[in-house]
Amino acid sequence: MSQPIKRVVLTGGAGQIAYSLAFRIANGDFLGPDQPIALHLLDLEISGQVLKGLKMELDDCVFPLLKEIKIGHVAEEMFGDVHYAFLVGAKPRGPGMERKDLLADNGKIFVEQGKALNAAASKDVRVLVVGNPCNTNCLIAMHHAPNIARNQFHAMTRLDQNRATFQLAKKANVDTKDVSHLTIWGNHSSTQVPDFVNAKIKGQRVEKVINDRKWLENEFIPTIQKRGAQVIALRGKSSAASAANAAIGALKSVTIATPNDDWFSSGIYSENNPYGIDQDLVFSFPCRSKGKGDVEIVPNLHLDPFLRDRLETSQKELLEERDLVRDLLP
Ligand code: NAX
Repeated sequence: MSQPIKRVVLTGGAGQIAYSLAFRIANGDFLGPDQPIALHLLDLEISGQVLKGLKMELDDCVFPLLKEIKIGHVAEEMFGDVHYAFLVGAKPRGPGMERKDLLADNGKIFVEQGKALNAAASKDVRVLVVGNPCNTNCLIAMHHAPNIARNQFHAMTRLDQNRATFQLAKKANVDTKDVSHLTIWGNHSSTQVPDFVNAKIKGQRVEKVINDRKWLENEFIPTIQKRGAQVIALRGKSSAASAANAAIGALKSVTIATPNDDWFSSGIYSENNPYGIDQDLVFSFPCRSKGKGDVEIVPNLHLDPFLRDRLETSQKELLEERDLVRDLLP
C-alpha cells in the first residue's frame, strides 16, 4: 500500500554535498524503499541554472520513489509543508575572512531559515543543520522558530562519529559494526571530543581492547579533529559524499528506535542536560531515539578528568560563538 508523500528539503541544493545527498534521498536511502518522496531544493537565486540541471539529472534517474521535485530560492516556498529539512547551504569561509565574520554572515542565513521553517514547515518537521558553524547556526535557527519544538533541531556531528568509528575499528582490526556507543561531545570543530572512554568494541570498553591510552589521547582524538582539514588538503574540496552519507545516518537515527542499548551523537539543545553544560547551547551529546523523532540524552556516562577538561574547552568555544552572534538571537 502506497504511503502519503513525505516532503524533504535540502538547502545548498547547488552545492557539492547536495549533489550526493539529493540522489541518495531520492533513491530511498533515507526514508526506506516504501516511502514516496517530494524533494525541495533551495539555493541562492544566482544558482538557479545549477538547480535546473540537478533537477534534470534527478528526473533522468527515474527513481521510483521520487514523485515531485521543487526548485527555488525563496526559503518560505521551499520549506512549505516539509517533514524533514537538511540545512546544508552556507557561505564558505573566504580569504582573509575572520571566524566572527563567517559566524555573522552564516548566522543571518539561519535567522531567515528559522523564521521560514516556523512559518511554512510541517509542525513535526525534523531539522538537521549541516552548514557550518553548524552548532551555532542550529541554535540561531531554533530560536527563530518558536512554533517548532527545540528538540526537533539537530546539528550534525555524525560525520565525526563515523570517522571515529572507522579509526577505532582499524586500530583494533575489527569490523566497523563492532564499534558502538560512540559519542562526539561538544562542537563540530577542532575542539570536538571523540569519547573513547565510553565507546565499546565488541561490547567491551575500548581501552580494554586497545590497550594504549597514549594512542587514544594523542593520535586518535587529533586524527578525528583534523580529518576534515586533511580531506580538504588532499581533495582540494571539503568532504562531500561522506558528509551526505552522515547526514542521512544522522536524521535516520532520529526517526528510528535506537537499537539495543546503543546511542548516537547529535548536536541538540542543551536545556536540562545532565552533564552540567550551559543550558542554552547546541552541544553534541550521546542520544537515543524511541523511534518517533524525539531524542533523549543518555545520562550517567562516566567522564574522566581528561574528557571533562576537553569538554570544558569545547563548551568555552561554543559560548564564545554564542557571544559573537548575540545580536542575532531574539
Ligand atoms: P558548497 O559551497 O559546495 O555549497 C553550498 C551551497 O549553499 C552553495 O550552492 C551556495 O550557493 C548555497 N547557499 C549559500 N547561502 C545560501 C542560502 N542562504 N540559502 C540556500 N543556499 C545557500 O558547500 P558544501 O561542500 O556543500 O558544504 C555545505 C556546508 O556544509 C558548509 O558550510 C560546510 O562547512 C558544511 N559541512 C559540514 C559538515 C558537518 O559535519 N557538519 C561536514 C561537511 C561540510 O564541511
